[in-house]
Parts: sequence; structure tokens; C-alpha cells
Amino acid sequence: MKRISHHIALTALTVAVVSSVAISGCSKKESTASSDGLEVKIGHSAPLTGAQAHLGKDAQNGAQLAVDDLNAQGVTIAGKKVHFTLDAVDDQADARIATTVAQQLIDDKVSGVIGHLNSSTTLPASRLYNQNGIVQISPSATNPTYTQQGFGNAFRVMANDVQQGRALGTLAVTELKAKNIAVIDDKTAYGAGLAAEFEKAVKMANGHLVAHEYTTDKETDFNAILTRIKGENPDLIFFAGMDGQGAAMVQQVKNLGLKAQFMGGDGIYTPEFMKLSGKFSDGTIASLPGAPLAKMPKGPEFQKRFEAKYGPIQLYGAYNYDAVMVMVDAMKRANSVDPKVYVKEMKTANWPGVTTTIGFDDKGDLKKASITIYKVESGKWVPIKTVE
Ligand code: ABU
Repeated sequence: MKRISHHIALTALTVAVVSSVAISGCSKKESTASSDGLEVKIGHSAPLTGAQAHLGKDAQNGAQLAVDDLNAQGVTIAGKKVHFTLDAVDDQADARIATTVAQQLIDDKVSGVIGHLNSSTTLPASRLYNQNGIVQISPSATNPTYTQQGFGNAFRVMANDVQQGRALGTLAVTELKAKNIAVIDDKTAYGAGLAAEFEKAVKMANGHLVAHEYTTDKETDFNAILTRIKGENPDLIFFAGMDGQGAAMVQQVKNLGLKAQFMGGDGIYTPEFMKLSGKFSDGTIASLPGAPLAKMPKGPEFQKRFEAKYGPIQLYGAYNYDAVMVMVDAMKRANSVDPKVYVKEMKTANWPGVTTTIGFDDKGDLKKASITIYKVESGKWVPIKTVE
């Protein structure tokens, strides 16, 4: 008898929930709705295990802080109080796993996706989000192809590697006066793309490239390629890859007695790079899209709050925060959490972010993007200059 009453009560509850969803007119893309609110899932994908787990966690923390801020502020859309949750998945920086977790987010009916962290995962996943009409904002993938696919639902909140490669290649030749430049890339979409743009800029500035060597994103012993490069007598070595490998490489560069300036892109601009390479990191030059946080109106306050909660920012925490905020601002202006509806408002974004003022061009890249060059001095990344 008790069991039957319990069943009747559960059936009544199910009917009530189903009715409230139907009455609210919840679209397929809205996670769940009830008479008093909307539950909205924002997908997030980054490597949470493996060599880049520290970067993935940092990215997830930035997005989570934005979600927490929005829930604390209180957001109302279409007359309903919204509660946001971050649906975070681990793509392991692997292209195949990225498509699996992208499908998982689509099946979870997320209202948008922040990610992925790497260009090599962002590119294959972007095709799935596009086929399913999901708005995607990459806070860190810098390969230019991402926004050149003509998708209309793909956005990026940092400068791409055309700009980053140009800034670094030009600096190498015109300001650092490097005469013999060697390039190493990790054969990923990021490494290969950045190396190509760097080389274009070196050639444009009439610089001299003496070698281009290749590694993978798993290798830790670079002695063979560095020994070959040493024979070309380079005065600058440009590494297009990520921080863990950059840290091992700069140690091996110095242990082999190479006096060349070591340089990389945003992938090596981390506290982890310095932690792993110690004194060998001194003098390294790297770039990061955007102005230093300290110079941005909301930068210092954001950094203080982030670091109090999660510890030092590794790399993309602030960009992930901005990506969530600009997405939710578009939902508010569209009065909808359906990506097929609010995508229109993404195109007219003008959001005063922590990292920059975010507005998108017709491809989904930032309208106005800058790059800052940093140098390691006494164990700290010190800004040298910011270029538009
Ligand atoms: N932006 C460098 C690291 C992420 C990527 O583009 O692969």
C-alpha cells in the first residue's frame, strides 16, 4: 500500500514537472525550465588530465568564476530567473576525444560552449557545434582557421596567430636584430600554424631563417634537433608549442652551450614554464594576446579575486571569464538562451571585459586585438611592449 502511494506521488510529481516545462515554452536548447526558473548549462572543454591539466583547470576556473558571479548577481531572461551551471568535460588535448566530449555536450543540451583550449581540439569540435547550431567561444585556440570556416557560430576572444606570429617575427628581426633564426614546432594545429606565421613575418622583415625542425607535443628530449640547429649557429630559437616542453627545451638549449635567444608564443607564457625551467628561463621572450591585466580597468580586481579562490592565474583564466560573460550578455540582449536565437546578438557584442573590450568582426574574431611581448627577468614575466 505504501509502495502504491509512493508511485502515485511520483507520477503526480512527474506530470507536474512535465507540465511546467510545457507551459514555460522551453525550447529544445534550454537545459530545463520550471515555473520559477531556468536551469542553463554552459559547456566547457579543456584538457583536465595530462601535461596540460594545469592550463585546463585554470581555464575551467575562469569560466566557473563567471558562472558564480552571474548566479550571485541574478540574471533574468524571458521573465525567468536563470541559474547557470558549468558542464565541464576533459578533452585531454586530443582531437579524437574532443569530438566525443563535444557530442556529449550537445547531447546535454548546453546553451553554448566555452572552449576548447587547444587549436587541435577546437577545430574538429567546431564542426559538430556548427552542425548543431551551438554557439562556441574559444578563449585560447589561436589557429586562424577556426574562424575562417564560415560558420557564423564560432567566436574567439583573443588575437589569433596571424597577429601573434607577426608581432614575434617582426620583433625578432627589427628589434632583437637576430641574424640567424631557427624554428621548432610541435606539429600541432597551434605549433605548425604559429611557426608558419612567424616565418612569414621574419621573411617580410628580410630576416634569415637557418633551420626549421619538428617535434611532437609529447616529446621531452630535444637534444638531437638542437644539435642539428647548433650547427647552423642561430642567435634566436623560436619554439611554437606549449609550456612543459618549452621548459625542457630551454634547459637543453643552455646545456648544449647554445647562446641563442629563446622565444615562444602564448603557449609558454606561464608560471609553470618558469617553475619547470628555473634559472634556465631567464631572458626568454614570449607573447600573450591582449594588454597586461594590470593595465586593464577590471584586471587587478579580477586577478585578486581569481587568485584568492584558485591560486595564480596560469594563462587563460581571464579569457574564459570574459567568454562566459560575453555569451550571457548576448543571451540577455536576445532575451533567450537558445543559441540559434542569441547568436545574432553575439555579432553585435560590445562587452567591457577583463582582458579587452569584446566585439567581433564578420568572421568571429576580435575587432580590436593587441599582443603583449613579455620577457623573463629574475623569475618574473615582465611586459616589454604591447602592439596593435
Ligand atoms: N594559443 C596557444 C594554445 C592553445 C592553442 O591554440 O592550441
